[in-house]
Amino acid sequence: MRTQVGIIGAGPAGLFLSLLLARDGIDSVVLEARSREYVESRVRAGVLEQGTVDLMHQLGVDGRLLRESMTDRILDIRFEGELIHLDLPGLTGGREVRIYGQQEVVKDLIAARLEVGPLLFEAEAISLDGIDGVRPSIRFRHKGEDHTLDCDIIAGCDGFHGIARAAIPDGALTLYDHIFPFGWLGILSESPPLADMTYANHDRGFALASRRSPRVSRLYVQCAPEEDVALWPDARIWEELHIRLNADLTELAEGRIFQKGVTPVRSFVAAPMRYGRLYLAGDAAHIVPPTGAKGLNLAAADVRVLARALGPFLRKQDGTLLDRYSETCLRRVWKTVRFSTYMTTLLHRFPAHTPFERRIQLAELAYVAGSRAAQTVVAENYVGLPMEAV
Ligand code: FAS
Ligand code: PHB
Repeated sequence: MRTQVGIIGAGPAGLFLSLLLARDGIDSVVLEARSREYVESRVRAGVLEQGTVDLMHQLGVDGRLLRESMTDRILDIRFEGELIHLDLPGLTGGREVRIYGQQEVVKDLIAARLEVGPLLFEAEAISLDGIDGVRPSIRFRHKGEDHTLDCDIIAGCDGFHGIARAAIPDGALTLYDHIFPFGWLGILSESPPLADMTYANHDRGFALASRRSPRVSRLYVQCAPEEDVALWPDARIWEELHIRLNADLTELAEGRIFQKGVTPVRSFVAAPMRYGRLYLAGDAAHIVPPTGAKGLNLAAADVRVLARALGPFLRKQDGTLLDRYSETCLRRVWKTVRFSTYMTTLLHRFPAHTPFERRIQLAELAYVAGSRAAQTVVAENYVGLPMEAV
């Protein structure tokens, strides 16, 4: 098999990239290790920045999004009986975010991709060859047989645990890794959500009330980093949510919990986001704490830059933009890591915090509560910083 761009992974990064390339007349093949059913049912992110919504509109895949998503104009933070109430449009000149589950984004992108180019499911990339040359290739296993995909470029969109970053020789990357001393236990429940996106900093730990529809809530509580979900029966989850969010049953309705999962909280960046003809995008290159609701949006921002750079290179051998791909993406990546780390540090209980550090954390919350300038900083990062000039 041969193509111009071999894309490993059919998550948001690989799928957005494949559609951007197809629109630009560039051939690509997407290889996805899992089944279509699996990737379309994987529950993850939920908040789309305007830039990501715009990208879906440019690609003509925003029909269902516009019909089914909800806009978020308010961001609330509760702490010690106090409330920080952020009017996102009022603080950012009219900008807001949309709530639309990542699995819905993935469904829309897969449907669009299958109309314009090859997307192979249960096709696991096994190894990469020739990434430091001009004829790289991907060996992959599909339907029990091994195949080779010859490419001009390989896009490693295979997530944090993928093989692309691992294929880069030791010493060629600088790895920045920061693991937080807690995780998030996330649930989906058949219960009407809180009116607004609500974060909470409580003595017992962080909590977050988000949503997926007027009848489905997406809720999170801080837990131990490698928490055993079995230690969290439904009753315990609801009890902690009521306490940490300071929300009784009239505000936080309970319902059937139909999905539970624990996500570690970490920041990770690999730089540069390329090696030879291999380009990393999305979680393959970086992980941000979910507190800033940025992971999916950052993946979309990466491949928007990569797609714009690949056109001139593959058509005219002009590598000017491609040579700047990593530095262009990393500018946004580090600003996003900064914001996500700030929100994580502001809102979670740290086991090792001294009483002094706890007071400083509460003072930061009180300062944000009383400062329009501080609220503007949080709001403009939350709705999404302007896209980097490519
Ligand atoms: P993905 O991990 O989504 O996609 C990579 C794809 O590559 C996968 O489909 C995988 O099967 C495939 N793959 C891997 N190895 C392969 C191989 N060898 N061959 C072929 N295919 C291969 N972000 C938020 O903003 N908010 C959240 O609340 C949030 N919650 C999360 C919860 C969990 C459990 C996880 C893991 C992440 C969460 N994230 C959240 C971050 C998440 O949304 C990512 O940022 C987003 O999925 C990034 O998209 P991709 O880079 O495409 O990576
Ligand atoms: C979600 O709706 O899944 C969500 C919302 C806000 C976050 C993280 C996740 O910070």
